[in-house]
Amino acid sequence: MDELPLRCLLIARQGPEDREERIQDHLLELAELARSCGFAVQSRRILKRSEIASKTFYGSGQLEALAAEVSRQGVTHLICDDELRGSQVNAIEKLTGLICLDRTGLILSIFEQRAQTREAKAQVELARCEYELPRLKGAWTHLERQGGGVGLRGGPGETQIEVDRRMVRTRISQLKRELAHLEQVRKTQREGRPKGLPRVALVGYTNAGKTSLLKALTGEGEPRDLLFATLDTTTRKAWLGQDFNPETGEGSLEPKHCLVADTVGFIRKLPHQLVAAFRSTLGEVRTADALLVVADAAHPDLEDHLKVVGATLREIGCEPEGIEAQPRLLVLNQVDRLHRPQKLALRKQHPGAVQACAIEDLGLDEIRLWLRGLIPGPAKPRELEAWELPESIPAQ
Ligand SMILES: Nc1nc2c(ncn2[C@@H]2O[C@H](COP(=O)(O)OP(=O)(O)OP(=O)(O)O)[C@@H](O)[C@H]2O)c(=O)[nH]1
Ligand SMILES: [Mg+2]
Repeated sequence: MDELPLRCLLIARQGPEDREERIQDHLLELAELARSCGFAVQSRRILKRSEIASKTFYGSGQLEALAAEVSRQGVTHLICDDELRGSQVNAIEKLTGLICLDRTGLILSIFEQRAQTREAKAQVELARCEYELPRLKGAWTHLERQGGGVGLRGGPGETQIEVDRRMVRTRISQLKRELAHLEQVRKTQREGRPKGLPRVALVGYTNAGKTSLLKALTGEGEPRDLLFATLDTTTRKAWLGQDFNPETGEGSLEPKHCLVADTVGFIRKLPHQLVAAFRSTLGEVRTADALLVVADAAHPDLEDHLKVVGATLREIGCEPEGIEAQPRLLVLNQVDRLHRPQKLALRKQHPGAVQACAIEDLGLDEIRLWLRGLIPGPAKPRELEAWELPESIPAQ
């Protein structure tokens, strides 16, 4: 019999500068994250507070009232959209009797559930250690047991928390060494791939349809309606058709191909520990010959999503302009969920983009044509859009 999902309450702070609509959108996304982590969302609340309470972030009065209300409904977890300090999480747990997770902790839990390969597991564990290090409260007894317990304490006067920190730091060094080795293996694999085939990376906000597009282009991939369904990079060969005109006899009958790499999705406030830990996976994006930036065109926050993608790409070293810049094609996916006037408005807003539907084979010929243009040599110069440029970092 399946276990019943854990029930959770979602909360977010609304400061005097924050628009309520925006915080509601953030809570909706948090609900999707919670669902992707296996929680059942009981309710969502916005807590209006002009100042952050240093001890409990949201203030003890509001938290106590909420806890009393939801404990009768079987809620066991409190998930907060804001990034909290370790001491704040502890204080909230003590006050409410609920298990408290912040946004970063929730995203880390999803990544932990999804990690399959040795590399993904090591990357996620590294991010977890970096996240926990400043939050230690002397309770890492499981690590102590693993290490044998006896003789772990350093010299006289080293407190339990210092021992814990030392153990986590040692683990971080081990993981970094392991990942450096795996990155080298990945580099060798890349160098061993057939020359002359351009390598294209699918990038974009999580759940936009990257894996669906991989499937449409290459026949492989397992799309799922979950945030962060894909953690591991998968590279497959795509057939791009021929550039042959039977009427004029121009072009070549030889079919063209490229390699398409599916990658981990981005999200607003993607924990920096994860971006750093996923350096080698994201290296597939950085070293690709071109990028297909996939977006869910039917999402109400499309423009915000694009800004997050633009900012994250810059964070991992993919600049939109300059000699190192990779050719990019914006794929506005899921247009089957839009009406004609919405599609026309999008055409105006993003004239260089391809409007596509990965599950109904729409826009794919246009994408293949663009990809064929990559062979041989670099793509032509193009107009940049606002979301790609530095000043487009969204207000959080
Ligand atoms: N209606 C519609 N749904 C789509 C389309 N493309 C993808 N989807 C659905 O959107 C959901 C997410 O698709 P994925 O391809 O897994 O998205 P992703 O970008 O790989 O997501 P992550 O790996 O989780 O970051 C799935 O339920 C797909 O069936 C589309 O063009 N139209
Ligand atoms: Mg995917």
